[in-house]
Amino acid sequence: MPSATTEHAKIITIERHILDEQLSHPGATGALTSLLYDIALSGKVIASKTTRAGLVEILGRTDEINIQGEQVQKLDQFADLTIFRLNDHTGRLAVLGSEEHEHILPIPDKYPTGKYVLLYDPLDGSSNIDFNIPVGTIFAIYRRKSEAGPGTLEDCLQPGRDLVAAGYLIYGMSTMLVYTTGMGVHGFTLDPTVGEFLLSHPYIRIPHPPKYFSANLGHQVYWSQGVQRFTDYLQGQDGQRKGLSLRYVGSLVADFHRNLLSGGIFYYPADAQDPKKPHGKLRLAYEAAPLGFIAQNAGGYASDGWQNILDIQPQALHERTPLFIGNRELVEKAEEYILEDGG
Ligand code: AFP
Repeated sequence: MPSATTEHAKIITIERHILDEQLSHPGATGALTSLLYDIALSGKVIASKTTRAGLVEILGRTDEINIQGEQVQKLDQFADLTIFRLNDHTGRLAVLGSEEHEHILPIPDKYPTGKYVLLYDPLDGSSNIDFNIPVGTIFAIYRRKSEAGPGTLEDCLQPGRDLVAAGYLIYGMSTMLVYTTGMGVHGFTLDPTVGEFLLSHPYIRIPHPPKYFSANLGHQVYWSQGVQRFTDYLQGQDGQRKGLSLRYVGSLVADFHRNLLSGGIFYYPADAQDPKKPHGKLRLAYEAAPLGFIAQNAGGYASDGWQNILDIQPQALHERTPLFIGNRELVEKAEEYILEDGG
């Protein structure tokens, strides 16, 4: 019989964890379980390439520009294709959407469609690849709204509140997968020796008090009065409290992940000077909503400065939004300053 000690030391693979969660939903068909498992598999395949990113055959850019006007790098394309190919034929998805593609990605005619929708940012923070700085994959899973047949754009344009599951992979010192289906946020670390994600961070809650704030202060002069005053507040410039420490990687997944585990706030506000960024830089459907869902399930909060990110109904696949995300009290403080200053 296992002792209390062996019970404690139990190793939980991601497969087992997802299956255990499925058991608490008696009506579940197993489609979501398999979909999450396929995403974990995509993560392993992508990680196998990111760890070789310094090698000649991978580094170097292509000449293509994606629809965000950014230079596409080879690793982005690899990650994008890997996720699509591992999920296009399974009969679990009605449609996909990728941050790398302007339009929705239909399931090829030869394969069956299913009841879920997968939106993903295949390699977020890709301008950091050349410098060996962590990058990540973000994913969002919704139930389709259309009845049957090929999935539609409307299936992809759902508010974050309707998410069934969301998560991210971070390719850093180790590869981690963090996900939630609304029953706690759980983190798994890839053991490269056995090729399995093992539960390392069960039931993550954003700690209090927060330690860090993360924002690109290089853009500060272009922020609204409210956001600038909020930044002064975080730095403790009113003399009322010690300021938080600044940490900014420039890979959203890495900045979010650190603040999720240590407490803090990440923000990317609207930029008044850059006509390309009147609503900030980050994408609602591919970045803000899934991370907002994770933050909320870890006791935190995400806002566009005015309202809960999860309440925003996207109007377009690549819609951008200002984002404030992390400890609830800090995000609410940002909202307070923004409201007071009217922007
Ligand atoms: P890249 O994918 O082009 O590196 O952009 C990353 C990103 O979308 C997000 O991951 C970062 O938080 C944010 O942009 C960084 O933007 P700045 O370079 O303007 O700080």
